[in-house]
Amino acid sequence: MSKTIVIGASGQIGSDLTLELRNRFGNDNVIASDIKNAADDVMSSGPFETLDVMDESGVAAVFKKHDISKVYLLAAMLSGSAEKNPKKAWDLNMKSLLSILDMAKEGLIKKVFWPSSIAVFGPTTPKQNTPQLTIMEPSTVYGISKLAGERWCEYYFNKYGVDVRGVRYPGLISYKTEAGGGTTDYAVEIFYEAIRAGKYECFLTEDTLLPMMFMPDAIRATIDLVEAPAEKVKIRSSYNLSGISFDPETLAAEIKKHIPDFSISYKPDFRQQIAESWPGSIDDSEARADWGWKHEYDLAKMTDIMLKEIKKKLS
Ligand code: AKB
Repeated sequence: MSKTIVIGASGQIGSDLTLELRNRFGNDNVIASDIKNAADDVMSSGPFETLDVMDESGVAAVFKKHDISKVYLLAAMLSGSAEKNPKKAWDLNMKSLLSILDMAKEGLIKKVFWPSSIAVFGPTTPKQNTPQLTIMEPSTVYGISKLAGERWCEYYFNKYGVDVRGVRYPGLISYKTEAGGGTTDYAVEIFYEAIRAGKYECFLTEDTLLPMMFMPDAIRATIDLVEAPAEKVKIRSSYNLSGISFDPETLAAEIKKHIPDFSISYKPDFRQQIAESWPGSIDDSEARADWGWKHEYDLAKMTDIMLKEIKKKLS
């Protein structure tokens, strides 16, 4: 069986993705890697390599050691952190992608998954039901790096036949590993604070509508796309992907159904401007038509599971 590596296995997506890949393909066939240790269940369920994605020869050595064929490259700096450190974010987000694409071009690995984001869109993009092909003028360094990355992916596919696939993730919501450095992170923090303190101060305004998705849907989309027959993958830059769209006020109202005393207040910070430059909802009809994508979780179902699981975790 061909081996897979998840680079960035300690992160929000990486931890859930590693466990699901191990579940499907066998623990020993999925190598987790990150610059820092991952969650206990990731560390204990299969092989782990400490790896700095910027260390090209170190990465190549790990690929050779484990005879890796599929790479999920998740190491990245997200929108909020990237605005504080633009050059570092550009370096990390771009150099890591280009070095992995080169290794695929040289035949060291066979398949690459690289995540893009709704951050590729900008203030001039149509806000509702944003199409796959549209105006893209991102105003954040994170968005600029994701848009450039998309172009590189398509280029490597067209020019060198590299089998690279990607999706434009919306804000992702999960209970296993907390998000870090993103603009959509409020939608995870709010659950922890609702349980811990019964209240939450949100860094976005109440009516900031953003596209979001529950992690199990995002993981299924990711693996389905990577496992889809090549002829079904018609877009090699990155697919639009949509789950649920809501604003902080709507999410707070849903949480209140479970915790009636929960209260929310609003103190927008620099991330408000980032959020306002992004779409409110996404048209993902290409993903649905090409490889059969369909989301499962709505706001009510997700909220119920988030509260139950975080309560268990904190108790
Ligand atoms: C962020 O908020 O930066 C990320 C994203 C939408 O890509 N969650």
